[in-house]
Amino acid sequence: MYEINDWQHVFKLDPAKSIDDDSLQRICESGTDAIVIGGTDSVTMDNVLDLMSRVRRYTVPCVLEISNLESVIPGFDRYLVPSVLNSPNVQFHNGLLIEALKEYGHMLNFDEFTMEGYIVLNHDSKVAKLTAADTTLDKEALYAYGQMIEHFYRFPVCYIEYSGTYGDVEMVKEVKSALQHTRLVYGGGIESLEQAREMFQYADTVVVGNIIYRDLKQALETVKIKGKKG
Ligand code: 1GP
Repeated sequence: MYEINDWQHVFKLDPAKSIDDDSLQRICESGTDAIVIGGTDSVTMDNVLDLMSRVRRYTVPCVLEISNLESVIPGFDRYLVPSVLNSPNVQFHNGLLIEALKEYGHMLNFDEFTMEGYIVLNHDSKVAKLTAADTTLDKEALYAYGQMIEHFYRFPVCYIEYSGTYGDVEMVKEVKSALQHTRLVYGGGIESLEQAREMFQYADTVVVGNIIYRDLKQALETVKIKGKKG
């Protein structure tokens, strides 16, 4: 199966938001590399199960980005485990993980899980508020985070999260310069193919979320970044 190291473009669907069947079909058949199901609040077992079963009508890989324990259900192709490293609260580094392991550690297939070293940079986003992330990082700090994620934690993914706002491409470029093996994922505020292309210059994977619910046509356009990077 297509694996995370091949993903150039993914759509992120929020299980707390509604999407009609026709729009979902167009997203799933758009040629995107994967559908990520994830959100910050109101993520429940019911809405995750409902969305997963609807996405499962299509062949596109479907992965869950874990936001709380209650909504983790079997049946996904992969599970992404975010660790918000610029949060001062250790709960958001590994708290959820410890709880998960205490409860389910005996029955997990660890190969199905991918750790994501998250750096949250939009001060106004829900995730920044929830985690109290330090969104004031300068380029030097960002570079150091990149080194930490790749060389010390050895996470396979570094996720630059600007959720809700379009980020600073210079910051994304800076993190990229610290990474050789770790995959750089960018998400936040992408509303056009041009923006997706700009971030894709440095990011290995571009995540498109909110615009799906506001302007489906523009969202679908962003898939065109896929192909040979030049
Ligand atoms: C959110 O990074 C993703 O976790 C995508 O962000 O919803 O702003 O596109 P947007």
